[in-house]
Amino acid sequence: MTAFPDVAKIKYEGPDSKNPLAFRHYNPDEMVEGKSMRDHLRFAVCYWHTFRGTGSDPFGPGCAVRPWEDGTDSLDMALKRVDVAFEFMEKLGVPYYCFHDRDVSPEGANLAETNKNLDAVVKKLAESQQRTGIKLLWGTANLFSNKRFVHGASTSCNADVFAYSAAQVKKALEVTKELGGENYVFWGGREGYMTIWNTDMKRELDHLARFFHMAVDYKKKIGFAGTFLIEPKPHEPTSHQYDFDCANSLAFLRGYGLDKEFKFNVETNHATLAKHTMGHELVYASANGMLGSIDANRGDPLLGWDTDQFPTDLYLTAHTMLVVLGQKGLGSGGLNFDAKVRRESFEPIDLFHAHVGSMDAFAQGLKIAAAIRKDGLISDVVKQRYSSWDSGVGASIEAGKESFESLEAYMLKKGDADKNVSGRQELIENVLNRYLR
Ligand code: XUL
Ligand code: CO
Repeated sequence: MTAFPDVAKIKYEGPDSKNPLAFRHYNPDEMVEGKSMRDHLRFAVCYWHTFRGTGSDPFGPGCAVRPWEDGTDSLDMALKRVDVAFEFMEKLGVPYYCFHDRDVSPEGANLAETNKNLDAVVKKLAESQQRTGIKLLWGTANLFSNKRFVHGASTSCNADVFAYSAAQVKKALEVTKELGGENYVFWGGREGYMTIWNTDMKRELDHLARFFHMAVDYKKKIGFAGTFLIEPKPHEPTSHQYDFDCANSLAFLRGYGLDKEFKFNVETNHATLAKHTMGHELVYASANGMLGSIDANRGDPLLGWDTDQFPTDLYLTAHTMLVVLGQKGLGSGGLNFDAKVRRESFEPIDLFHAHVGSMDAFAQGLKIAAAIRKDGLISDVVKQRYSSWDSGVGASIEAGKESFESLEAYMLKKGDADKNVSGRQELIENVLNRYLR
């Protein structure tokens, strides 16, 4: 059985190709800065949007045409769906995928049955990985869909829900390890609150930290070598999510002695929901040694919610890859398309158009970023802008040799600060356009 009979393996045909089911820029073996595109980009398909997305929204049920689905959430269907997923990923030529436990296998009547279902699907996932060479970028647990998580998981007011969540994450960690997962992600789900009037925030934050400490202890106990990643998001589903953005999450991790155990999985549409650009979040995380992986997508500037669209904007992909190149790669992380096709794009072929276009946009972004780095025009402007720090009083301040008193003496003698120089924003923006050919 084939789910995508009309699609052959997607090939690289070069920038002049007009074939919509070919790559114009993603050429996996092409070397950029001494590394293959495949290894720079480390693309992953996400199981939840691509294989479980139905196109439902708050105004209507799913309308996606998925001929392989039998309309049930049975274990049998879950097993058949694994074949569809691996056919799709093999044809696309992605090296990785990501999943939540509940994307791949259905919940049973109780925890034991749920775990048994998961084991059955994991067995098939392991065989499929073995057969195709496709690997698991990260696993995670869905601690937000089931009604037991109505008040959150580790921040729930119900201690039993904390216990259930611990058991569920324990299992998810075990299967992620079993499948050779290179990271494990914690996205907050419903860890946050809807009204401050019914919320004991201090207690909830303490519980969240205790949960993370337990996860770290168990990771070490079972010898899971992957990276733990926190995925910040400011709002949705709760009005105030605790892992608000990278700065807030780093402060939380430091406050509870957890910062050495985690990095961040930074998501574009989460950055913009926090009124940041993706560039801000990436640079903030990277500057603090915390950029671990990327959930690649984009929002809609006219809509205030998490639209999770496929990214095609070259300014976005080029800047993202500039940050990634700047820190010499994402390590065990990768670029996961946490993105869904629009409800209006309901045919199976739209899944291919979406991924092919975004993979190409990142491959082109990678080439643009490498070109920007190569001729150094933009970095020269930045370097020049900060040149007052390279010698004289600037270098002395950076070296920790100055104080308020010494700087007062310096400025009393000098009378006033040296003149400022222009920021050259328009020049930089014009230079940038030269690369986006
Ligand atoms: C939700 C979101 C999640 C995480 C994994 O906004 O991005 O799908 O990536 O739980
Ligand atoms: Co995400």
